[in-house]
Amino acid sequence: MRLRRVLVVLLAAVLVLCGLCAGAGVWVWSGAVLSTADEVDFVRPLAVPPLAPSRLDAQGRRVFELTARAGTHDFGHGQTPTWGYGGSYLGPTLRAARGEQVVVDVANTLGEATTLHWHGMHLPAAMDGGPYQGIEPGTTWSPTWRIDQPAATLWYHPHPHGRTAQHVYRGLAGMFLVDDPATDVAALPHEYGVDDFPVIVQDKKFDGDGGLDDAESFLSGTGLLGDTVAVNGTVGPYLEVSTRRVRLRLLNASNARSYDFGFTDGRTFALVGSDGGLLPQRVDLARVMLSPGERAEIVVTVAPGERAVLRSYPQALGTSLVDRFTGGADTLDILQLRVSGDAAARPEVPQRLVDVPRLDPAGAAQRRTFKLGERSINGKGMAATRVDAAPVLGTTEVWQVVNNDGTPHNFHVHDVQFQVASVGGQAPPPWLAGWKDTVYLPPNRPYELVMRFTDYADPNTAYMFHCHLLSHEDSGMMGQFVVLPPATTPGAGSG
Ligand SMILES: [Cu+2]
Repeated sequence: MRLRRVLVVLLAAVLVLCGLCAGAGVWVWSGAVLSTADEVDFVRPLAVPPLAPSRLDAQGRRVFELTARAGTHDFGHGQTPTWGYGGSYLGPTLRAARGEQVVVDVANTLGEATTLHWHGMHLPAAMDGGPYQGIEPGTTWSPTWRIDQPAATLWYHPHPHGRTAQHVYRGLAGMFLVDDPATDVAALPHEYGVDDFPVIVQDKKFDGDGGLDDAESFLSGTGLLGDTVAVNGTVGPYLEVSTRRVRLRLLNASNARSYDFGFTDGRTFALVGSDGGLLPQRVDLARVMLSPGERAEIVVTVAPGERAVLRSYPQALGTSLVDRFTGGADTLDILQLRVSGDAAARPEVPQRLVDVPRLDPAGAAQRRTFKLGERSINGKGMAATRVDAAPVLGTTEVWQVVNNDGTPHNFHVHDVQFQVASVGGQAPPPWLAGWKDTVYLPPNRPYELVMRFTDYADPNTAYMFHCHLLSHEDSGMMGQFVVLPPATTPGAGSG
């Protein structure tokens, strides 16, 4: 009898435990999906980063000044401690034309070392602002280079190894627009702050004191996923639009979250540019997906007097069931466009935009394979003492990259803009027909990237390639390459 009573009590305890576990499971499962659809009050005017002032020095170089500093910023949670360039959050938009020699005096008034990387820029490795160009507190770093690439929406952000996620999350980022008379298309809206706007999208989380919460999602390994979207630092933003066509330069400057942007009424827009410049032709889409670091230039047609809402929709990150733990199942309201009743006409976006010369994979001097997984590339974590690839100046290479993990990753290469030659063995979709420097990698689908190494050889200074989910990069999912001068025997690196 006594044994039986003990068994009954044990059984009851097991049942209660199972119930608790199931409840917790349901709670975790359903709590993993976030939706702010129709819940964002668009009551704050969108901040538009000012164009950075510049001067020409005695040598005719265009000189900018950026000062990294601490401050506080209003995200609707009181005064949140943040970092910024010049101001307290983000930085001004730098703008320069192809052919110009630029100098940027980057002063660091923070309490720790930082760096400043020019994401998407073709420039010498010593000017790249990667982990080796540290800027100690109280010092100024003054990289200089000649702008020589097509018109594009680039950006800048710190790259100190192991600290990139923190520095970007606190607010260190800004846009760098390149103009190029040969590739600017006059028919596209191009008046900054009038019909042409930067849209820097970031997700944030706040602790009980209104500070930025940097705790990472413990379920997915994706990294930091916030529940609040800030655009150019503005939470709940609306943009007054005074023209019937508007160009939005979308930049995903989030640490880990990918977005699938579209309008709530399902309208299509013209995708006109990707990371490294304009596309050969406009691509009419209802959605455009950006993983961290990627950019898209879109032209949206709007009607006088209307309001249109840009939203991020659930997306197929390719990680199947766990998409819900990677932010892939989330719906987030991003930005409201408020169009004035007397909005001015703007020309139709032309079908053909610019010539994008195709790089021929068959002409590659070298093929390399990079497998991403387990916070490493080809099984190796980032090591300052190891060079993973050494392309020769003036040659073309094909890099086959593949995500061998169950979690989302992407792939960013410094110095060059590449072209996607194939996706899973197939021709790439039209929205990947232009220049890219960062590409999303759904699990187990190989991407072939073609790139050409020109202008800058430096066997002693490395460029980086890495996953741009910032905590992955910080924890070692990064490698380095040097560009060798011609007549050097290739062979270094992992091939
Ligand atoms: Cu990654």
